[in-house]
This record gives sequence, structure tokens and C-alpha cells, in this order.
Amino acid sequence: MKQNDLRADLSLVLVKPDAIQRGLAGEIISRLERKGLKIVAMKMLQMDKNLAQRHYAVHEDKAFFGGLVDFITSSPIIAIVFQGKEAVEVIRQIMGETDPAKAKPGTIRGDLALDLGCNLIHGSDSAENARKEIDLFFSQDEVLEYRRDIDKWLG
Ligand code: IDP
Ligand code: MG
Repeated sequence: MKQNDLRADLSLVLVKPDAIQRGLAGEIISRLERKGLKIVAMKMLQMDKNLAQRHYAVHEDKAFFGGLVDFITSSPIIAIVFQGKEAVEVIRQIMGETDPAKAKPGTIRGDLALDLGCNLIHGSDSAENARKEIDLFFSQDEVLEYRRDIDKWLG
């Protein structure tokens, strides 16, 4: 799939190490899938320090940066590209606020997490960052373009 254009319908999700360790990967992916979002790329990997530092580069001056890099590289993750109408915004809504203690019930973080560091999921925060983040984890060939028969029922 060509990712050169800015597309608000693509977003990168990371199912973080705490989610894999707690056996919540299926639950998290399922919530996004049931919304109607389409999985167009997915892989399990263990992030190395270099990839973590590039993925979280916007936070490199923050006090929590070192801890964040240690955490995200501590155990395998699942990286997923979701496609769907307003995917970036919709996924942020389903994730809930960054701090799970403040995230609303009904959201992934609000229902399933407590701690700011162990907040289960990453989702891109803008179309521009989504494109950059997708390029960090996937080659263009790995992002698949396909139709689902059900798409006509999702509008
Ligand atoms: P987001 O994941 O909701 O987009 P960001 O502000 O981009 O939140 O922060 C990236 C990640 O860094 C968060 O998901 C969280 O795990 C961690 N984080 C953010 N702020 C803090 C903090 O103040 N202390 C410790 N960890 C933080
Ligand atoms: Mg963020």
C-alpha cells in the first residue's frame, strides 16, 4: 500500500509488553476489530533500544523517557496497522486517556489498566505521526490492501 499521502484512515497500534504478559492482546485487538476497523498489517516483535528511541523521539527530553524505552523493550509487543474512517481519532477514543486512573470506563485503559507506565496500548496521535510510525515498523509491502465483504455494512 502506498503510504506517501497523509491518510487519517490509517493508524499504528502497539499492544504493549504489559498487555502481552497479562494475556490481554486478544481482548485489545478484539475491541478495535469489533468497532469495524480493519487490520491491514500485523507482526509480533521485540523492540530494540534504537527502534524504541525513534518511535518515542518526541518524548526524548522528558524525565520518563529512559523508563519508557526500558519498558517498551522489556518483552515482545504486537504492532498493528488499522484502517478505517477516522482511524487515528477513533482509536484514541477507544484507548482512553494516557493515565488509566483517569481514563473513562468503557475504554481499554479505563477498563483494564491502572498505571501510567503500564497502559497497555499505543495509538498514533495524528495522521502525520501515524505515517511516520507505520514506516518504522512496516515496509510498504507488508501493509495489505484488500476488501472485506462486510465493509459495505460498515458504511
Ligand atoms: P499516549 O500513549 O497516550 O499517546 P504519550 O503522552 O504519547 O501518551 O506518552 C507515551 C507513553 O509514555 C504513555 O503511553 C505512557 O506509558 C508514558 N508516559 C507518559 N507520560 C508519563 C509520565 O508522566 N510518567 C511516566 N510515563 C509516562
Ligand atoms: Mg503518544
